[in-house]
Order: sequence, then C-alpha cells, then structure tokens
Amino acid sequence: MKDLESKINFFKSNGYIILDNIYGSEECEDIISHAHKVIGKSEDLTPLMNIHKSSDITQKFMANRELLLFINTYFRDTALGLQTEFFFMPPKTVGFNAHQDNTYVKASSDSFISAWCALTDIDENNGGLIIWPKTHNEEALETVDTGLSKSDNQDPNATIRKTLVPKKYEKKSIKIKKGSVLLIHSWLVHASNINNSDKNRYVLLCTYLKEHTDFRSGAYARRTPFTLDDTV
Ligand SMILES: O=C(O)CCC(=O)C(=O)O
Repeated sequence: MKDLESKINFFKSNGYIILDNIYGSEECEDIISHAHKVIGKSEDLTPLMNIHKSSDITQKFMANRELLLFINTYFRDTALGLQTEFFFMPPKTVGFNAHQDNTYVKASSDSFISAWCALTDIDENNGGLIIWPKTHNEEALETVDTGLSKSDNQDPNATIRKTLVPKKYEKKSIKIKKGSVLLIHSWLVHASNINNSDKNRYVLLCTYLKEHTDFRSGAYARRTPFTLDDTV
C-alpha cells in the first residue's frame, strides 16, 4: 500500500481513515446477494449479525490483503476477525446515535478496530456516517439512556443509548464510494444519518481484534475471534 506509514500516522492522530478502492463492484454485489439469500422473503431488514459464520465469501472479504496489511501493521501483530454486521438500511431507517464501539467490546485501546465497508456509494443523504475526529483520545466517554426503543430495521443498540460528545469536538460527515472502507478507531465517537434516499444503504461492518487480546463477547453480538484466510 502506498504511504502505509503516513496513513497509519493519520489514523492514530485522527481516529479514522478512508482506504479507497479496497473492493471491486462485484465483490460488493456478492456480499449483498448473500445477505438477501440469508433472509429470503422476510420483510424484517434488521442488520444481520455475524453473517461470516454462514458464509465463506464474507470471511474472504474480511481477509482482503490490503486491508489486513494496514490493520496488522497498526496492531504490530496478527489481526483476528471478531464480528461482522450486515446493514440493509432501507429508506427511512434511522441511523445510529453517537457511540464508541469499544464501549461494547472492551478491548485495550489499540487492539481493536472497525472497518465500515461501503457496498454502495454513501453520503449524508442516504445514511452516511458522522464522525467526531480525535475523540478517540478521550477513551471511554459517558453514555446515557435515550428512553427510546428499537427502531424498525435497525440494530437495537442504535437508539437505546448515546455517548455524550465533549463540545470542543466538531462533527464531520463521511462521503464514501462503493468498495472503499472507513477504518474507525476503537474509541472514535461516530453515528449515522437517517436514510433519506429511495434505495437501501448497504454496508458490511467488520471488526478485528489483535491476537491474544481480552474482549467482551456480548449477549447480542456473540463475538468469537477467528483466523483470517483469503484462500477460503
Ligand atoms: O452503519 C451504520 O449506520 C452505523 C454502524 C455503526 O456505527 C456500528 O455498528 O458501530
């Protein structure tokens, strides 16, 4: 990868980076078709947790060499796969409240990373991500109950709690092309917009854990580390 060290330095300083053109269009379409096959004719488009457990193509997708080169270099060790979540996000689905992924995973700070893989072009209008650059330096921030319940076609954790973002941080909306990946630091605060378009907003969220790191498995996510292999 060109300028790997400078990309890692940008990530460490800002808590995020976009890696462009990691996946081809066909790879994105294959993941989307697989997810639709899994749910069949169901009208419930709640995100699918751990789709990799029933799908070799998802495991192969996660083991993308360029992406793993970045993550292994950042970890300075071997990355394991930890969890996947496939988002259908049909029109009018509400986004996630502000949160930090490591609130749920509880791994040590530089030992866990999320790769938010865009399977379609995504911007502010169709459910794009919102990030608060540099908030990863705060580590764990306070969270509060919102009093809301699960929203249609959305993960229950999207709405029921939110992280309080200190006022000094400015939010930034992410515009990203199909096949590109937003890497999110374990403590970076992020949220997402409602999908105001008339099409589904497809994303595969893949999370990675440094080998031999403690983490919380979680009753809903049921995280189980696995070895990554792009030859499956
Ligand atoms: O894709 C989204 O709308 C948000 C997903 C997310 O932030 C997460 O699962 O941590």
